[in-house]
Amino acid sequence: MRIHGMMCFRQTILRCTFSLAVIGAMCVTLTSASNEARGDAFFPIARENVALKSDFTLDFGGVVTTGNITSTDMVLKLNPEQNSARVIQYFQKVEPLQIPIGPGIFLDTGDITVTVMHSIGGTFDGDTNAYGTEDIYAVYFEGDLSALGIESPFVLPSSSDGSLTFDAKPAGGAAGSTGQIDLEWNGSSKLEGPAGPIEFSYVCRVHTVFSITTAGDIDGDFDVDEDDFEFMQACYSGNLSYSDPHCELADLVRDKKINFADMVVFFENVTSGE
Ligand SMILES: [Ca+2]
Ligand SMILES: [Ca+2]
Repeated sequence: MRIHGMMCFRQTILRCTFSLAVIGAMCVTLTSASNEARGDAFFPIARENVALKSDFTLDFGGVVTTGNITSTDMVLKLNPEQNSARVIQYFQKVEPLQIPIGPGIFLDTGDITVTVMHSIGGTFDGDTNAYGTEDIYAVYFEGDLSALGIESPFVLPSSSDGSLTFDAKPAGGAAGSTGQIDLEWNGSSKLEGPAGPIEFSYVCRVHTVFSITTAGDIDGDFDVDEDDFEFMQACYSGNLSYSDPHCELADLVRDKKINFADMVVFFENVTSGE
């Protein structure tokens, strides 16, 4: 499958190279426009910082339960020109929590998966590299929590606050930047327990390391190759707007569609070799 994928990838490069020769002038126009568009926003691709402890805590009016976060994969869209921030992608694994349902009685959640269903967005300060967003999180429990009326996904509206620390130059969103993002999101909600509503608050403290790579490096591993191309293909929408919010990563010229113009930028950035 991989060999077949690579052959298709190379054939597509050849076709695109030919197309580029035919429509060279058009490509130049598209490229300069795309570079301007990308200059406004940057996309840190973040993963769990294993050197620091990240955790998810539920507080039932003083009865506190905490689970370790074992992995985080997150992509942000930060725009210092517009002072805007948004979560593009969020996928997190948390170890089981014990939810108190009576004196000394706990319900095991099983393994927990957290994603962002919808990021309403918020602000980014390009001077301090701090951001804040409002997001709707979806929480999936492996365990049976029907005794609490919980079905997966359980929806948690939350406020996030985070900050970026750049390792070194180049900073400020330039390709090649790396650093850390430390964030916290929190909120409050209630469950329908056997003896009535159970109010609780939640806090998720997350430490990640991030990289900012070139346009087309969708998975953030510092190359632009067939893995990234598969994502571009899956998001291809022609003249229609894409519906999956994750596809914003493939929208390299930022026009809400994934089409030829994005492929042109992609193939300009393809990394040679494996
Ligand atoms: Ca890549
Ligand atoms: Ca596009």
